Amino acid sequence: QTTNSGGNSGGGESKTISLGFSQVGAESGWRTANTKSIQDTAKEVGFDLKFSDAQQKQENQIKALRSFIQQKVDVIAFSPVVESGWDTVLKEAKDAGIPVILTDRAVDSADKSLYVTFIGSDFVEEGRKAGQWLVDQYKDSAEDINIVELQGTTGSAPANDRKAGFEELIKSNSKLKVIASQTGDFTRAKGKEVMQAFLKAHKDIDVLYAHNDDMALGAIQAIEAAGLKPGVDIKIISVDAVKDGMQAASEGKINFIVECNPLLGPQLMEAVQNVVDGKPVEPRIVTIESTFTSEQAKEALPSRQY
Ligand code: GYE
Repeated sequence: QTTNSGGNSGGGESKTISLGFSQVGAESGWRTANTKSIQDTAKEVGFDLKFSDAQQKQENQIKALRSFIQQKVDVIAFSPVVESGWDTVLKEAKDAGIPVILTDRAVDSADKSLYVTFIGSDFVEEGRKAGQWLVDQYKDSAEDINIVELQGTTGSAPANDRKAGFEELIKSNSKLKVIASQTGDFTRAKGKEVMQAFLKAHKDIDVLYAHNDDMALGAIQAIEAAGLKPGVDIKIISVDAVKDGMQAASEGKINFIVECNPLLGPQLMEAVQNVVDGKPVEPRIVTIESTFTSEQAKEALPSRQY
């Protein structure tokens, strides 16, 4: 027998599954952990992983997807840098009969038949958790609370959704005011640079909301350089809960972190196997996450894997 569906039907050699994966880039600690999870799990289950780094550029991702189509991989998976502009290339994959799985970030395509499933976090919910903490902290405040926001990569699902979820919650209290909001592209360097500009333009910043830990960590450097105490003079909320973020939280420099789980490898490989085996796959697979105050971060830090 030469044909084999990849399932372990006892005896027959199963064909190695080839998976083309296009990663966003290497912009953050979250991304590093995500890449490692995907590479390690693919190795464990014996998939032939073709990994491509897009360096945060959509054009590079489109090129990578087209090259996977040409190579006739069994399944394509990718974490889309931005939400829009995918219909054409997704249609090409569909016409070639190659199933596509979205991981981590969503696309805004109206045609849901262009991909099998989306595996990842609920970013709107993460923004709401950040907003809820702030609402609770300042529920009795008589004064205005000036918030600055460091957004993630412009047009990306986590930046759009973390902003929207946060705004939804804080609008219940008119004292909570976002006085400046700009992208820091999810990197430490940009987070620092933009925070420096915020500090120069505004003397009265009470809170920083950063869409990820790396930008918060960059901003902490800028705040300290300005002679202020992060976590005290300026309260800081961020998202991800990677080790460096948890470290800063345990030192009281970040007051609240919303967890976003990067270890998507196992769920992705399981979905790939099911797709190849022709088994049903849920159209939306949500990862489970929590939140950490400084105290909770201190407790969780020693056992943190990434
Ligand atoms: O929060 C950030 C990374 O898409 C969830 O991308 C991911 C985000 C993550 O650069 O650190």
